[in-house]
Amino acid sequence: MAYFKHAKIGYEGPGSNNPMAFRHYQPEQKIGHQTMEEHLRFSMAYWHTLTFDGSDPFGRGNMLRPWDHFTGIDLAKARLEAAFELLEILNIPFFCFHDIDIAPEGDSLATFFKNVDTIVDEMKGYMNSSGKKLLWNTANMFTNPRYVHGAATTNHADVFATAAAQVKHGLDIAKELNGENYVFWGGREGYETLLNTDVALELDNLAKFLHMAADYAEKIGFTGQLLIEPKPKEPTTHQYDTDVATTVSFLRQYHLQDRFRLNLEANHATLAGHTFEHELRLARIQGMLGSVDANQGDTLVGWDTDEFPTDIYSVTLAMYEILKNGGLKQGGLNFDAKVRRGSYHAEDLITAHVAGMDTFAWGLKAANALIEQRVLDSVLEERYETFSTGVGKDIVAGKATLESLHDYALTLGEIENQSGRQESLKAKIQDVIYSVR
Ligand code: XLS
Ligand code: NI
Ligand code: NI
Repeated sequence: MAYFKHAKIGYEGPGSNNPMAFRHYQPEQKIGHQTMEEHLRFSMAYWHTLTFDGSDPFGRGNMLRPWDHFTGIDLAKARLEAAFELLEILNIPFFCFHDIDIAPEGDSLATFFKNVDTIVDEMKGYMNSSGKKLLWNTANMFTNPRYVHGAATTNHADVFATAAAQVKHGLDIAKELNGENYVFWGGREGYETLLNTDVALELDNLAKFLHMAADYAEKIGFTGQLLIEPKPKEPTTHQYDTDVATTVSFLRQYHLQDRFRLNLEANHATLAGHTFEHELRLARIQGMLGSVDANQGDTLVGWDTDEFPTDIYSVTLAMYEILKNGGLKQGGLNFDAKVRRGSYHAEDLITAHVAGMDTFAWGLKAANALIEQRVLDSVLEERYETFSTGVGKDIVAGKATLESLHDYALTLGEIENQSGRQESLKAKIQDVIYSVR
């Protein structure tokens, strides 16, 4: 190991006091029919772990990284080597990146693509020798100043064309590296003010862009899933892919619903005013759950803090939705999460991932127990019982009419509702979480 002196992280069990060991994550342990590794499909995010320097609007970069003395393409190569070391140490099978995370942009688009290709070539070598896989890649179409007014929803056709070139190149890479998915996060696809914005044209253009991308993926025989990642508020005031409901309705409007699924991020859910599990549920029941960006937000601040997930309650409910979905399938749990500015040692990159992986492993055990014990299933059965017989059954079957319900309602005496019992349900969930520990 050139950059990290640490050996592979092992399992020590819930009693361990060692931050460099797993309490819950045992890759080979079976939960139901699959191993933890198969269920969880962990992935490391290149941008937060290899590229992020700790800078925020109030301070410059402060992260101490053992590859800091390099620049240019040498820095890119050093980070690549470090990335595969970390995957090995942490026993993480997948990784994700944006094009600009892995290689310098240089002074033209052509140079940028050349630099990216150089790194992709080396990446392929590392992948072959390590067995690590690409969960997804994506094109960063928001950092470069040309994307000031958006990419697929820009007002400038040449910017649209440049974005298209980046996506074509990105899909070629996805195919080359056998990516399991390809992600579109809308970056600056949104607007700040209606005063200068043609919303109708921008939405139509976005749909055209996504159709072109799906057509091209099909043409080159890329079989990974194409994913859209909803997010509200950042960086523009109004983001076109604000949440699951908005994004699915956009996809349906433009006949894209069979070509795309969703990549859902916990912090984006809370920014949208939803819980993570709400977003997962809405996607799941519509067959749109593709993959997950595993992180958490700070609900006391109003931006995307992308923290490592350590909230067992929320993670349990998220894993519940994932298990009910029949698993993540081609998707995975990508740690779109960064260490805090105060956690600036390279070692923190390891302990942060360990904390996130363990929380999800514990949440998986708890969610599985909730399902095995039919805790929530039996609640729903009982609560919606009136829809399984009589008039309720007719409503569900589409046999009732306003007139038939009118006549029926007039025969009713006082209606007796039942308690929703949410406090005792929350207590029960805590019991289950701690019982599997
Ligand atoms: C930003 C997004 C981004 C996507 C990939 O908030 O989460 O990191 O996951 O472009
Ligand atoms: Ni994300
Ligand atoms: Ni985010």
